[in-house]
Amino acid sequence: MVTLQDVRARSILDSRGNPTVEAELLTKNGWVRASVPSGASTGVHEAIELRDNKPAFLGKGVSNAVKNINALRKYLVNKDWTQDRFDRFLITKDGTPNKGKLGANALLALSMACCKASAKVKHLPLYEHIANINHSARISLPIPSFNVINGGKHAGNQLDIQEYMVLPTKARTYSEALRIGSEVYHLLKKLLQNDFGRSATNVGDEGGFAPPLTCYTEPFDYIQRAIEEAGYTRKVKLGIDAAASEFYKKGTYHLEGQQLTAEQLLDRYVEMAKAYPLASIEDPFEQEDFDSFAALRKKLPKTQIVGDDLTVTNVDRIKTALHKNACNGLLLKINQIGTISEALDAAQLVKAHKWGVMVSHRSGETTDSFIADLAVGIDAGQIKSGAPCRGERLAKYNQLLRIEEELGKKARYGGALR
Ligand code: 2PG
Ligand code: MG
Repeated sequence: MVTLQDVRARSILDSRGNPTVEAELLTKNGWVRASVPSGASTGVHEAIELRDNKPAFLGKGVSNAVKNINALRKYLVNKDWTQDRFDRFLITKDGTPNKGKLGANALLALSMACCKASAKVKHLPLYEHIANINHSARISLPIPSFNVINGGKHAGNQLDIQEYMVLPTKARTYSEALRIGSEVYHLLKKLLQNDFGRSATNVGDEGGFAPPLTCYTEPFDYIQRAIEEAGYTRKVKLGIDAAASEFYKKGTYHLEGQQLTAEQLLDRYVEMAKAYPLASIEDPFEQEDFDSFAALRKKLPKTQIVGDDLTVTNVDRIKTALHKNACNGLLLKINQIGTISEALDAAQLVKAHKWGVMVSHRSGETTDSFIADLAVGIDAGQIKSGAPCRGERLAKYNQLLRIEEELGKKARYGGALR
């Protein structure tokens, strides 16, 4: 239980230079602060991020979301809140199915701040408080998915697949995983610069390189070479986020200038999984096509098939995916649903069905490291926070180092993919 003494909010800029919401809550132990991220390749079923659509900030202002928080102040102060009651109150006040009235960005900033406020008054680390409210049986340090090559909407190159990721599944500890990610990243940089010059290692929104590659398998070859050179072949697997809704147009998938049916695209994934140590495939098909996800699950039973735009951290969409056996992994993005309680519900539901859980950042981020503590507290087992580069990405990866240090011998590393 936490008693709030004051509430305030403001608009700040995210890592892409767009406005986003920051909220602050005052407790008897002082202020806490939380800020929300923002996606670029957003799913159509995500909760609504309220934007002003006025000339300021080219339509992307969030002054209405900030006003909505300030208007809630009178209901929130001088009351005792649990996370569950706080979030239910916000959901009721909004009253829409997609949080379109007050804005999921307004609600999430408050919900995250409430979680931090409760941890603060209890003098608990945030991950431990989250573990308590989630009734977690255990906590763990997640396997990081380092997005080292960016394409799709996050980069100015020709690659259709959005993210090529390095997963140190067989590292012994989280800190070793971070070291592996960093070394592979820098060796990859050298390889790309040797072949394409320095401009090839300009980075995309998530800190990965955006080289002028066109063939969707080429990034795997470069990453594999970097992993080999670093000497980590046996410790590392690969992952992708196809973000296929972004290259799905009028019924076909536009890959490398070709138009593919879902069946043809499925064959490409199967070939990829044969040729490379591909452990995880996110959003292989567009966001309505549960059946093609399910077909891929059958073809690649050992690969993690992750729902992101498909499932949008929404229990109803996840239930459909469960029913159709469309996934065995959930991308958990707190701003897709808008409150911490609902995100915890989503994680609990899929864990009960033995899915993997990958807690995720957004391509537009702030330096708030909330999701690092979240991943530990719910024993997610996996996190993706971009490349091991750029402050807003490292805010999460470095927070995990601190948690590992604090846990000492109790620090357990890894989840489903180990
Ligand atoms: C994704 C995310 C994060 P965005 O598709 O998984 O990597 O991108 O935040 O742009 O939706
Ligand atoms: Mg995704």
